[in-house]
This record gives sequence, C-alpha cells and structure tokens, in this order.
Amino acid sequence: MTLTLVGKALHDSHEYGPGQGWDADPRSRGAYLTDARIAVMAWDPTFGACRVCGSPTRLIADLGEVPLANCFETDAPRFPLRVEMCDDCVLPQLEETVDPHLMFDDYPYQSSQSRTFVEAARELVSRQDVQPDDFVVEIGSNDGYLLRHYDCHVLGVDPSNVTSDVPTLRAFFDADVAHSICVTRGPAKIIHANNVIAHCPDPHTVFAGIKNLLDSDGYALIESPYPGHLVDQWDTIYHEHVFYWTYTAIARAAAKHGLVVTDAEPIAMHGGSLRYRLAHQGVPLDLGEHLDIDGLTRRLMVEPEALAKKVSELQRAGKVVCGYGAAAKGSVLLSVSGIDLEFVCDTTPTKVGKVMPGTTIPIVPTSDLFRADVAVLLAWNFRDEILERESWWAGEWLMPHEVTG
Ligand code: DWN
Ligand code: ZN
Repeated sequence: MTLTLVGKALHDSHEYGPGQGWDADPRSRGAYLTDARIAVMAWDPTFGACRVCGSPTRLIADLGEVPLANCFETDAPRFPLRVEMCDDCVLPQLEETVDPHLMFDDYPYQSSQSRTFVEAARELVSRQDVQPDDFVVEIGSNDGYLLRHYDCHVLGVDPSNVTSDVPTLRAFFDADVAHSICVTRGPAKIIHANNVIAHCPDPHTVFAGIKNLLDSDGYALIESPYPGHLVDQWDTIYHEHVFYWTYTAIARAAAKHGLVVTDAEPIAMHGGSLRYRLAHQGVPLDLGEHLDIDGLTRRLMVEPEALAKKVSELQRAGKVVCGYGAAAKGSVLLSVSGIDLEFVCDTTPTKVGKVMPGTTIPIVPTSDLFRADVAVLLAWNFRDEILERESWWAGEWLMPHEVTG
C-alpha cells in the first residue's frame, strides 16, 4: 500500500523512527505508517479512560493485530484491535484510535450496493413530514442512498471520496462544520446519522454540532448497531467502529450537549440496530441496560476456531470454498479466524479486482460464484437479499455465526 498521507493526529503527535511501535508509550492511542515507515503516534490523555465520561475502562476483548477492514490491499496496515468497556456509560469502545483520515479519505464502501439498505432509507424518508423549503442534513451521507429520496433542500456531509448524487460537503462533521453550515444554509429540520457515530472518535464535537445545527423544533435520527448483538457479531468489531453505542451512552453523551433522547426504535438493520430520536427538549426515555460481555468473550474464544476447522474440512474434501460479500466485517472474520478462501464475490465496482485486506484472496464479480461449491456468507446482514439474488446458484451457503464447534 502507498501511504503518502501522514494525516492529522487526534492530539499532539510525535514522530518515531522505524522499529518503535504503538506500545513505545502506554499512553499512545493510535498509530499509522507513512511511506517512510515512520510511525506517528497520537498522544491521548484519555488513554485507558472512557472517551465520553472519563471513567476508567477495562479490557474486554483482544482480537489481535488486524488490517484496516476497508483497505483492500495485501499490505494493508495492521493495528491492535482491543475493546474496552466503560461500565458507567455501558459503552464498549476501542482502545486504539486509528487516524480517521487513513480510514475514510479513500473509502470503497458504497451504501447503494445493498437494496435492503436503500429501501430502508426510502421508507424512513417517506415517514418524515417535510416541506419543499425544509433543510435536511445527513452525517456520513456516502453515495446519497438516503438524501436522494427527499424533495427539499439537502446537504450530505462525508469525508470520503465516494461519488454521491446529492450535494455533499466533503468533511468530517464536527462542531465547526456544523456552525458553518448553520451560518451559510440555516438550521436543519432533520439531521440523519446512520451507522456513523460509531466511527467518530470525538463524540462530543458531533453532539455539540448537532445541537448547534438543529432547528428549534428539529430532530436528529441516529441509527447505530446495538452492541447487545455483539456476541453473535464480533466481526463488526474493527478500527472504524470506535464505539458500540448503547442507549445509556447515547443519552449521556447527548445530555452533556443539551439534547434529549426521546425515542429508541429497534430496527433490523445490520443484525439489529436502534434508531434514536434526539431533540432539544422532550421526555427522556428510561431504559435499563445490561450487555452480555462474558458471552462475547466466550464466543470469541470458540467461534473463529470452529469456523476455521469447518472450512479446512471442506477444503480437504476437495470443495472450492469462496466468500460472498467483501464486507468490512468479512475482512475481520478472515483475519481473526485465519481462514483462506479461493476468492470473494462482491458487486461493488470499487472492490472488484482488489484483494481482501492483508491477504491475497481476490475479490471477483458475483457472476464467478458458479466456480465455488461452498460460499461463506461474509455479508450475513443481507442474507435474504443475497440468497434471493443468487438463487440460481446450486452450491451450499455457510453462515459464519452458525458454525458450532
Ligand atoms: O459501519 C459500516 C457499515 C454500515 O457498512 C461501515 N464501517 C462499513 C460497512 O460495513 P460492511 O462493509 O461490513 O457493510 P455491508 O453493507 O454489510 O457490506 C456488504 C458487502 O456485500 C458490500 O461490499 C456489498 C456486497 N454485496 C454483494 O456483493 N451482493 C451486498 C449485497 C446486498 C449483494 O447482493
Ligand atoms: Zn463512560
């Protein structure tokens, strides 16, 4: 991989010579490599403490050194992937913070590749009561899969180079960006943030921005995968997902910035998410929460190995085993379980022709599925859509989280 970008460290940065890793100082959080193989470390005074409330955190899972999940190159940079828990906020979060520029400036993921996702966005938009003069903003708008369904003024905010069919401000959303949008375009009636607050290492600037940009009677709709499902979905742990937001944590972070969570609607997306509604005022929800952290740890100890055993049995029996869906989570699954696949099928033009991160496993068009006897469904969250789309194929599907030891 060619990394010309040094990027901005989250905090004051210091440079180190070759051979000095992220563990050179216990307070370091996040590191990345330049062309010159110089590690630049972000010094973070909150290391070992919750990014939301500052309480001490405890280590709950260690997935080893894992390549960046959306860097489809053999020498994709690897970073430690460890999850810590803040018991006060009920908030799992990563120990390391990888520079967001490194992960998102050049981003191959396209939301519109999944019909399920686009249809859910269309349905959500159809339920909002907007007038032609209203202004709607989406944080992490990707290719415009959601905002394109609105008949009013819209603005996407997204840091990546993905091509979008809606007006988009290329930026990481924060308090400054929100302020400048508010000054130039006025306040927003609705702010959407789907599958993006997990990716923002500084939630305070995001919530402050939402507070500032939201009209007095406006509301924000924030969707985020619910970590109660992490036990079955450990492959959704990767560097892009700094946080695994719970209701308690969202409510707490929002309250610090004068926002109230007035609803938390369970939705099926990504194996089970919550759609939070935030406003300037309202009656806060009161939800008790408990996360099965021990279950996650237990599952991590057995499932990757069981999957690797199953795949190698199939391969020894002469079966051609491929993967389906070059999803970020698929990359984690391959990396942690160590399984080798013949190829991975995917519909995304920006992924086909590349390799799964940190491997030589090629990504090929979905028409190549005919060459496989067995396909590991890496994009298990779109199971129904994919099985319907590929119903012509006579091979066997292997559901990675259903393999038992
Ligand atoms: O949070 C994130 C989620 C929302 O999206 C990001 N950090 C990155 C991304 O995660 P992912 O890559 O695991 O997302 P998906 O949407 O589960 O990826 C599905 C993959 O499967 C895509 O590469 C598209 C592909 N696909 C396909 O080849 N045929 C998808 C469908 C539905 C299909 O029919
Ligand atoms: Zn906390």
